[in-house]
Amino acid sequence: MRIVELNSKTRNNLLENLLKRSPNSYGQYEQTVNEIIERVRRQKDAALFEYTMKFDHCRITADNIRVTRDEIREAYENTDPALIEVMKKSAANITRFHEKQLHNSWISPESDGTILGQRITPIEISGVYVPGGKAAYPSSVLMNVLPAKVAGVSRIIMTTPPDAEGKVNPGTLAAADIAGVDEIYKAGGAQAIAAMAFGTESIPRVDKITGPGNIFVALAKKACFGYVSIDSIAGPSEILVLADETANPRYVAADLLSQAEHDEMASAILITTSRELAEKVSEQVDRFVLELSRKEIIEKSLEAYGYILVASHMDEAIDAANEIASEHLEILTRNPFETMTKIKNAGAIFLGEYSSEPLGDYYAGPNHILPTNGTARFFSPLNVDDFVKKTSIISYSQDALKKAHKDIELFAEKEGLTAHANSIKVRFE
Ligand code: HSO
Ligand code: ZN
Repeated sequence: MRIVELNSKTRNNLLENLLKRSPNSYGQYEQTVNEIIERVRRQKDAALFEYTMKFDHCRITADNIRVTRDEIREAYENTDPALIEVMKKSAANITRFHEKQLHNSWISPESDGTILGQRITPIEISGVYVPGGKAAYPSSVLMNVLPAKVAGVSRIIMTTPPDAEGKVNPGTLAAADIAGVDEIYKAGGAQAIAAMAFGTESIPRVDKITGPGNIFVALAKKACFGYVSIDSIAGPSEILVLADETANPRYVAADLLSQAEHDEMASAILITTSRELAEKVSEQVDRFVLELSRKEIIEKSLEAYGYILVASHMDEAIDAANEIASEHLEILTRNPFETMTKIKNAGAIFLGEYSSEPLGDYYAGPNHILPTNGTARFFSPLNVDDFVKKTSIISYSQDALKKAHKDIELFAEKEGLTAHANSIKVRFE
């Protein structure tokens, strides 16, 4: 891995380079995606089936689009029972963590007869997109579905592309069943997103679409936003390790590689105050890579987006970490909890040497659908609040309104809205 000194120039180069990976930089596909969306919106199933033929080479009709109970049973048979057991444990951890995120509705009556409140209601239908092929991760199915379940969403549907034989990944189906998905449809790509956003004869219109996908899926979600709610647009995985001289170079190297293997555009960055650690990690990365199954992907991703930055001071390292706002941040310093108090931007923080990133990907309970591409500056991990909405409650008594009516009338009149003013005034004439 390349080792460079952290300074304002290397920092800016790195930030600029990372941003190339943003789905916002793929305008050239926008027109194709918009066309697909328009056609599915107008011609519904007919267009959806035609695109499934074109892109997935599979003949889907209204009669076979929905995954049957038999297919789910078959998926269980084709999945390692040990994996089923692990998925159940993981699902329990995810559920327990997300239950802590639930908020109560509240109502606050005052003595003058004012009653104000906020009611929380789950959305009615959520739709999860699960990619096909290699990136069909059962763990992501659990992460997308369980927060919706915990939020109280009553109908959770899923779409995933079929292969040419009309089959979908057994792991996806087993995970969907464990998480409690109600219906699964064989549809993928931008056409599946459009189908969920606008509804077709076969696929219900949903209130929210979550789940990662390729660039076409990401652009389609972005284009449908507003007609439907979406989770944040997922970019390639990222890990940033913040370490001092106390860190174990083997662990650091292994952890960097864990995210580099996701994608040729994944990014793995170490920022350290120790040049010695930097060199050891670099050597260890080279040694590990030789034995890893996704060697080619890792080499490409490290070449393009892998960095070891040597900082002269921990505060400088922390500053850079805040600016990068990584999806995953591991803190491997003498006192990780103290270091953490200075971190403002990160999707998920992993503290100490027994908290390597895959613990969060698979098991601990917090969500692994996290903000990428610096969006941890303003976005949060997928959570229960993504599946509920808040409604304000307002009730005034005659007395309470009487005290306020002059103010409101004045405000409305100053805005030139005399009908507003009148709707208050008539009550006191
Ligand atoms: N680390 C990925 C999630 C994942 N990892 C799924 C393994 N499976 C999110 O950046
Ligand atoms: Zn991962």
